Amino acid sequence: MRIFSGIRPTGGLHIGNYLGAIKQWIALQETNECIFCIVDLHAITTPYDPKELQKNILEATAIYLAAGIDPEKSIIFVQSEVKEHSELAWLLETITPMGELSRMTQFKEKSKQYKDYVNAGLFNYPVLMAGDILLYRAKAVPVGKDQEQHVELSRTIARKFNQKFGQIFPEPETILPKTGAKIMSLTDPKKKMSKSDDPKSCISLFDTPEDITKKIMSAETDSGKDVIYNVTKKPGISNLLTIYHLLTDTPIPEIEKQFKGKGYGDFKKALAKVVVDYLEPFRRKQKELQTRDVYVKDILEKGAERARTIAETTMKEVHEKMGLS
Ligand code: ATP
Ligand code: LTN
Repeated sequence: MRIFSGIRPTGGLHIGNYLGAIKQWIALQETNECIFCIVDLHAITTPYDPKELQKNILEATAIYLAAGIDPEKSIIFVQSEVKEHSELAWLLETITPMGELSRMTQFKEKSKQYKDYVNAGLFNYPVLMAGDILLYRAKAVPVGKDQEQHVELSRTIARKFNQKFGQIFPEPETILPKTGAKIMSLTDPKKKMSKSDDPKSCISLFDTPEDITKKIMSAETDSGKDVIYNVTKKPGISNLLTIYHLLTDTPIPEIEKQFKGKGYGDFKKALAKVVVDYLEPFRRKQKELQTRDVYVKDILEKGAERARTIAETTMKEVHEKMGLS
Protein backbone atom coordinates (compact mmCIF):
# COMPACT_ATOMS: atom_id res chain seq x y z
CA MET A 1 0.00 0.00 0.00
CA ARG A 2 1.28 3.51 -0.76
CA ILE A 3 1.45 5.80 2.27
CA PHE A 4 2.09 9.54 2.47
CA SER A 5 2.69 11.83 5.42
CA GLY A 6 4.41 15.10 6.22
CA ILE A 7 5.56 17.40 8.97
CA ARG A 8 6.11 21.15 8.85
CA PRO A 9 9.73 22.25 9.42
CA THR A 10 8.73 24.82 12.02
CA GLY A 11 11.36 24.00 14.67
CA GLY A 12 12.30 21.04 16.84
CA LEU A 13 9.81 18.20 16.98
CA HIS A 14 8.25 17.08 20.27
CA ILE A 15 7.19 13.71 21.65
CA GLY A 16 3.60 14.41 20.50
CA ASN A 17 4.81 14.52 16.89
CA TYR A 18 6.82 11.37 17.53
CA LEU A 19 4.09 9.34 19.26
CA GLY A 20 1.27 10.64 17.06
CA ALA A 21 3.00 10.40 13.70
CA ILE A 22 6.66 9.39 13.30
CA LYS A 23 6.51 6.23 15.46
CA GLN A 24 3.78 4.87 13.17
CA TRP A 25 5.82 5.73 10.07
CA ILE A 26 8.74 3.61 11.26
CA ALA A 27 6.51 0.57 11.66
CA LEU A 28 4.66 1.18 8.38
CA GLN A 29 7.79 1.49 6.22
CA GLU A 30 8.55 -2.19 6.83
CA THR A 31 5.62 -3.43 4.75
CA ASN A 32 4.48 -0.46 2.64
CA GLU A 33 5.72 1.98 0.05
CA CYS A 34 6.14 5.10 2.17
CA ILE A 35 6.67 8.71 1.15
CA PHE A 36 7.58 11.19 3.89
CA CYS A 37 7.67 14.87 3.10
CA ILE A 38 9.09 17.95 4.76
CA VAL A 39 6.29 20.36 3.96
CA ASP A 40 8.06 23.72 3.72
CA LEU A 41 5.25 25.28 1.64
CA HIS A 42 2.91 24.62 4.55
CA ALA A 43 5.42 26.05 7.04
CA ILE A 44 5.38 29.48 5.37
CA THR A 45 1.64 29.99 5.98
CA THR A 46 2.42 31.04 9.58
CA PRO A 47 5.08 33.63 10.61
CA TYR A 48 8.60 32.35 9.98
CA ASP A 49 12.16 33.56 9.43
CA PRO A 50 13.40 32.91 5.86
CA LYS A 51 16.97 32.78 7.22
CA GLU A 52 16.03 29.85 9.46
CA LEU A 53 13.99 27.81 6.99
CA GLN A 54 16.83 25.85 5.32
CA LYS A 55 18.30 25.03 8.71
CA ASN A 56 14.90 23.83 9.93
CA ILE A 57 14.48 21.65 6.84
CA LEU A 58 17.81 19.92 7.41
CA GLU A 59 16.99 19.57 11.09
CA ALA A 60 13.62 17.97 10.31
CA THR A 61 15.31 15.54 7.91
CA ALA A 62 17.89 14.64 10.55
CA ILE A 63 15.02 14.00 12.95
CA TYR A 64 13.32 11.64 10.50
CA LEU A 65 16.58 9.76 10.06
CA ALA A 66 17.48 9.75 13.76
CA ALA A 67 14.02 8.39 14.57
CA GLY A 68 14.51 5.46 12.20
CA ILE A 69 13.15 6.42 8.77
CA ASP A 70 15.25 4.41 6.35
CA PRO A 71 16.01 6.25 3.07
CA GLU A 72 16.57 2.90 1.37
CA LYS A 73 13.00 1.87 2.16
CA SER A 74 11.14 5.18 2.11
CA ILE A 75 11.20 8.32 0.01
CA ILE A 76 12.16 11.42 2.03
CA PHE A 77 12.03 14.78 0.28
CA VAL A 78 11.22 18.50 0.52
CA GLN A 79 7.82 19.59 -0.81
CA SER A 80 9.00 22.74 -2.65
CA GLU A 81 11.55 20.65 -4.60
CA VAL A 82 8.70 18.98 -6.46
CA LYS A 83 6.84 21.79 -8.25
CA GLU A 84 3.81 19.61 -8.95
CA HIS A 85 2.62 20.09 -5.34
CA SER A 86 1.88 23.79 -5.93
CA GLU A 87 0.36 23.12 -9.30
CA LEU A 88 -1.99 20.38 -8.14
CA ALA A 89 -3.03 22.52 -5.15
CA TRP A 90 -4.09 25.28 -7.56
CA LEU A 91 -6.07 22.90 -9.72
CA LEU A 92 -7.79 21.33 -6.70
CA GLU A 93 -8.65 24.79 -5.34
CA THR A 94 -10.97 25.21 -8.31
CA ILE A 95 -13.17 22.36 -7.04
CA THR A 96 -12.91 22.95 -3.27
CA PRO A 97 -15.88 24.74 -1.69
CA MET A 98 -14.88 27.79 0.43
CA GLY A 99 -17.50 26.68 2.99
CA GLU A 100 -15.60 23.44 3.68
CA LEU A 101 -12.35 25.35 4.16
CA SER A 102 -13.85 27.86 6.57
CA ARG A 103 -15.00 24.98 8.80
CA MET A 104 -11.46 23.68 9.37
CA THR A 105 -10.51 23.74 13.06
CA GLN A 106 -6.81 24.36 12.36
CA PHE A 107 -7.63 27.43 10.26
CA LYS A 108 -9.81 28.82 13.03
CA GLU A 109 -7.15 28.17 15.68
CA LYS A 110 -4.21 29.50 13.70
CA SER A 111 -6.19 32.61 12.66
CA LYS A 112 -6.73 33.30 16.35
CA GLN A 113 -3.10 32.55 17.20
CA TYR A 114 -1.69 34.77 14.41
CA LYS A 115 -4.28 37.55 14.13
CA ASP A 116 -2.07 39.75 11.90
CA TYR A 117 -1.11 36.90 9.56
CA VAL A 118 -4.40 35.47 8.32
CA ASN A 119 -3.40 34.93 4.69
CA ALA A 120 -5.03 33.09 1.79
CA GLY A 121 -2.32 30.41 2.01
CA LEU A 122 -3.41 29.59 5.55
CA PHE A 123 -7.01 29.31 4.35
CA ASN A 124 -6.04 27.07 1.43
CA TYR A 125 -3.60 25.01 3.52
CA PRO A 126 -5.81 21.87 3.49
CA VAL A 127 -6.01 21.93 -0.32
CA LEU A 128 -2.22 21.90 -0.60
CA MET A 129 -2.27 18.99 1.86
CA ALA A 130 -4.87 17.15 -0.25
CA GLY A 131 -2.62 17.79 -3.26
CA ASP A 132 0.36 16.27 -1.41
CA ILE A 133 -1.54 13.07 -0.77
CA LEU A 134 -3.35 12.78 -4.11
CA LEU A 135 -0.25 13.56 -6.18
CA TYR A 136 1.09 10.17 -5.10
CA ARG A 137 -2.34 8.50 -5.08
CA ALA A 138 -1.60 7.44 -1.51
CA LYS A 139 -4.16 5.11 0.07
CA ALA A 140 -3.38 5.94 3.70
CA VAL A 141 -2.09 8.86 5.75
CA PRO A 142 -0.61 8.27 9.23
CA VAL A 143 -1.10 11.44 11.33
CA GLY A 144 -2.14 12.58 14.81
CA LYS A 145 -5.77 13.28 15.71
CA ASP A 146 -5.58 17.02 14.90
CA GLN A 147 -4.98 16.25 11.21
CA GLU A 148 -7.89 13.83 10.81
CA GLN A 149 -10.23 16.59 9.59
CA HIS A 150 -7.77 17.57 6.84
CA VAL A 151 -7.48 13.99 5.60
CA GLU A 152 -11.30 13.79 5.57
CA LEU A 153 -11.36 16.89 3.35
CA SER A 154 -8.77 15.26 1.07
CA ARG A 155 -11.23 12.38 0.65
CA THR A 156 -13.99 14.81 -0.27
CA ILE A 157 -11.73 16.57 -2.80
CA ALA A 158 -10.66 13.25 -4.35
CA ARG A 159 -14.30 12.17 -4.68
CA LYS A 160 -15.30 15.48 -6.26
CA PHE A 161 -12.44 15.31 -8.76
CA ASN A 162 -13.26 11.72 -9.71
CA GLN A 163 -16.95 12.53 -10.21
CA LYS A 164 -16.30 15.66 -12.24
CA PHE A 165 -13.36 14.61 -14.41
CA GLY A 166 -13.11 10.81 -14.17
CA GLN A 167 -11.59 8.37 -11.74
CA ILE A 168 -7.91 8.87 -10.90
CA PHE A 169 -7.57 9.31 -7.16
CA PRO A 170 -8.11 6.77 -4.37
CA GLU A 171 -9.89 8.26 -1.33
CA PRO A 172 -7.16 8.29 1.34
CA GLU A 173 -7.79 6.78 4.78
CA THR A 174 -6.41 8.22 8.02
CA ILE A 175 -4.20 5.95 10.13
CA LEU A 176 -4.34 7.04 13.78
CA PRO A 177 -2.28 5.38 16.50
CA LYS A 178 -4.47 3.41 18.99
CA THR A 179 -3.04 5.45 21.86
CA GLY A 180 -1.06 8.68 21.60
CA ALA A 181 -3.03 10.29 18.76
CA LYS A 182 -3.30 13.39 20.94
CA ILE A 183 -0.56 13.98 23.50
CA MET A 184 -1.50 16.92 25.68
CA SER A 185 0.47 19.99 26.76
CA LEU A 186 2.50 19.65 29.97
CA THR A 187 1.42 23.07 31.19
CA ASP A 188 -2.24 22.82 30.16
CA PRO A 189 -3.39 19.20 29.75
CA LYS A 190 -6.64 20.32 28.13
CA LYS A 191 -4.69 21.57 25.08
CA LYS A 192 -2.67 19.46 22.64
CA MET A 193 1.12 19.55 22.88
CA SER A 194 2.21 21.95 20.15
CA LYS A 195 5.54 23.12 18.71
CA SER A 196 4.42 26.70 18.51
CA ASP A 197 3.39 26.82 22.18
CA ASP A 198 5.51 27.67 25.24
CA PRO A 199 8.67 25.43 25.25
CA LYS A 200 7.81 24.38 28.83
CA SER A 201 4.63 22.76 27.51
CA CYS A 202 6.37 20.24 25.29
CA ILE A 203 9.28 17.82 25.43
CA SER A 204 11.43 18.26 22.36
CA LEU A 205 13.05 15.09 21.01
CA PHE A 206 16.45 16.71 21.58
CA ASP A 207 15.94 18.36 24.96
CA THR A 208 18.80 17.78 27.39
CA PRO A 209 18.18 15.29 30.23
CA GLU A 210 18.12 18.27 32.65
CA ASP A 211 15.44 20.08 30.64
CA ILE A 212 13.33 16.94 30.28
CA THR A 213 13.46 16.31 34.03
CA LYS A 214 12.66 19.95 34.85
CA LYS A 215 9.68 20.02 32.47
CA ILE A 216 8.20 16.75 33.71
CA MET A 217 8.69 17.60 37.40
CA SER A 218 6.85 20.89 36.89
CA ALA A 219 4.14 19.46 34.59
CA GLU A 220 0.61 20.47 35.58
CA THR A 221 -1.02 17.69 37.61
CA ASP A 222 -4.43 17.45 39.20
CA SER A 223 -5.90 17.60 42.67
CA GLY A 224 -5.47 14.47 44.78
CA LYS A 225 -2.28 12.45 44.83
CA ASP A 226 -3.09 9.01 43.41
CA VAL A 227 -1.53 7.94 40.13
CA ILE A 228 -4.76 6.92 38.41
CA TYR A 229 -5.83 7.17 34.76
CA ASN A 230 -9.00 9.25 34.41
CA VAL A 231 -9.02 11.70 31.51
CA THR A 232 -11.92 13.84 32.72
CA LYS A 233 -10.99 14.03 36.41
CA LYS A 234 -7.21 13.80 36.08
CA PRO A 235 -6.19 15.01 32.60
CA GLY A 236 -2.63 15.92 33.66
CA ILE A 237 -1.68 12.63 35.29
CA SER A 238 -3.54 10.66 32.57
CA ASN A 239 -1.43 12.36 29.89
CA LEU A 240 1.78 11.48 31.76
CA LEU A 241 0.55 7.89 32.20
CA THR A 242 -0.09 7.68 28.45
CA ILE A 243 3.47 8.82 27.71
CA TYR A 244 4.89 6.32 30.24
CA HIS A 245 2.78 3.54 28.70
CA LEU A 246 3.83 4.33 25.13
CA LEU A 247 7.54 4.57 25.91
CA THR A 248 7.74 1.40 28.03
CA ASP A 249 4.95 -0.74 26.53
CA THR A 250 3.69 -1.30 30.10
CA PRO A 251 -0.13 -1.48 30.25
CA ILE A 252 -1.63 1.47 32.17
CA PRO A 253 -3.23 -0.68 34.96
CA GLU A 254 0.19 -2.19 35.58
CA ILE A 255 1.76 1.29 35.96
CA GLU A 256 -1.04 2.32 38.32
CA LYS A 257 -0.31 -0.77 40.43
CA GLN A 258 3.42 0.00 40.45
CA PHE A 259 2.79 3.49 41.82
CA LYS A 260 -0.01 2.64 44.24
CA GLY A 261 0.52 4.45 47.54
CA LYS A 262 3.25 6.64 46.02
CA GLY A 263 2.61 10.27 45.07
CA TYR A 264 2.86 12.25 41.84
CA GLY A 265 6.47 13.20 42.68
CA ASP A 266 7.74 9.61 42.61
CA PHE A 267 5.85 8.87 39.42
CA LYS A 268 7.15 11.99 37.69
CA LYS A 269 10.74 11.15 38.69
CA ALA A 270 10.34 7.67 37.19
CA LEU A 271 8.74 9.08 34.04
CA ALA A 272 11.57 11.60 33.62
CA LYS A 273 14.07 8.72 33.66
CA VAL A 274 11.98 6.74 31.14
CA VAL A 275 11.84 9.71 28.75
CA VAL A 276 15.53 10.62 29.16
CA ASP A 277 16.59 7.01 28.46
CA TYR A 278 14.20 6.60 25.52
CA LEU A 279 15.42 9.78 23.83
CA GLU A 280 19.12 9.13 24.42
CA PRO A 281 19.71 7.42 21.01
CA PHE A 282 17.85 10.30 19.29
CA ARG A 283 20.21 12.85 20.83
CA ARG A 284 23.23 10.76 19.88
CA LYS A 285 22.18 10.18 16.24
CA GLN A 286 21.07 13.78 15.83
CA LYS A 287 24.51 15.04 16.96
CA GLU A 288 26.18 12.71 14.50
CA LEU A 289 23.90 13.82 11.62
CA GLN A 290 24.47 17.50 12.38
CA THR A 291 28.02 17.05 11.13
CA ARG A 292 26.87 15.26 7.96
CA ASP A 293 24.95 17.93 6.01
CA VAL A 294 26.20 16.61 2.67
CA TYR A 295 24.86 13.13 3.41
CA VAL A 296 21.47 14.53 4.48
CA LYS A 297 21.25 16.81 1.40
CA ASP A 298 22.07 13.87 -0.83
CA ILE A 299 19.21 11.84 0.66
CA LEU A 300 16.81 14.74 0.00
CA GLU A 301 17.99 15.14 -3.59
CA LYS A 302 17.55 11.45 -4.36
CA GLY A 303 14.18 11.47 -2.60
CA ALA A 304 12.96 14.43 -4.66
CA GLU A 305 14.00 12.70 -7.88
CA ARG A 306 12.01 9.59 -7.00
CA ALA A 307 9.02 11.68 -5.89
CA ARG A 308 9.12 13.75 -9.10
CA THR A 309 8.81 10.66 -11.28
CA ILE A 310 5.54 9.67 -9.60
CA ALA A 311 4.27 13.27 -9.46
CA GLU A 312 4.86 13.89 -13.19
CA THR A 313 2.87 10.81 -14.16
CA THR A 314 -0.11 11.88 -12.04
CA MET A 315 -0.02 15.46 -13.35
CA LYS A 316 -0.02 14.28 -16.94
CA GLU A 317 -3.25 12.40 -16.27
CA VAL A 318 -4.75 15.31 -14.31
CA HIS A 319 -4.03 17.68 -17.23
CA GLU A 320 -5.68 15.31 -19.67
CA LYS A 321 -8.76 14.78 -17.49
CA MET A 322 -9.17 18.52 -16.84
CA GLY A 323 -8.84 19.43 -20.51
CA LEU A 324 -5.53 21.23 -19.98
CA SER A 325 -3.75 19.16 -22.61
P1 ATP B 1 2.45 23.64 15.22
O1 ATP B 1 2.42 23.99 16.68
O2 ATP B 1 3.53 24.37 14.44
O3 ATP B 1 1.10 23.68 14.59
P2 ATP B 1 2.43 20.82 15.76
O4 ATP B 1 3.16 20.58 17.03
O5 ATP B 1 0.94 20.81 15.83
O6 ATP B 1 2.96 22.16 15.12
P3 ATP B 1 2.60 19.54 13.16
O7 ATP B 1 3.81 19.78 12.35
O8 ATP B 1 1.36 20.28 12.84
O9 ATP B 1 2.94 19.76 14.71
O10 ATP B 1 2.26 17.99 13.18
C1 ATP B 1 3.08 16.97 12.71
C2 ATP B 1 2.44 15.63 13.00
O11 ATP B 1 2.40 15.39 14.40
C3 ATP B 1 0.99 15.52 12.53
O12 ATP B 1 0.73 14.23 12.06
C4 ATP B 1 0.20 15.78 13.78
O13 ATP B 1 -1.09 15.20 13.75
C5 ATP B 1 1.07 15.14 14.83
N1 ATP B 1 0.89 15.79 16.13
C6 ATP B 1 1.08 17.10 16.40
N2 ATP B 1 0.85 17.36 17.70
C7 ATP B 1 0.51 16.17 18.27
C8 ATP B 1 0.16 15.77 19.59
N3 ATP B 1 0.12 16.65 20.58
N4 ATP B 1 -0.15 14.48 19.82
C9 ATP B 1 -0.11 13.56 18.81
N5 ATP B 1 0.22 13.88 17.53
C10 ATP B 1 0.53 15.16 17.25
N1 LTN C 1 -0.82 19.50 7.91
C1 LTN C 1 0.07 18.52 8.42
C2 LTN C 1 1.33 18.37 7.61
C3 LTN C 1 1.06 17.85 6.25
C4 LTN C 1 0.65 16.52 5.93
C5 LTN C 1 0.50 16.50 4.51
C6 LTN C 1 0.38 15.40 6.68
C7 LTN C 1 1.13 18.52 5.08
N2 LTN C 1 0.82 17.72 4.03
C8 LTN C 1 0.07 15.34 3.85
C9 LTN C 1 -0.04 14.24 6.01
C10 LTN C 1 -0.19 14.22 4.61
C11 LTN C 1 0.42 18.87 9.85
O1 LTN C 1 0.89 18.04 10.53
N3 LTN C 1 0.24 20.07 10.32
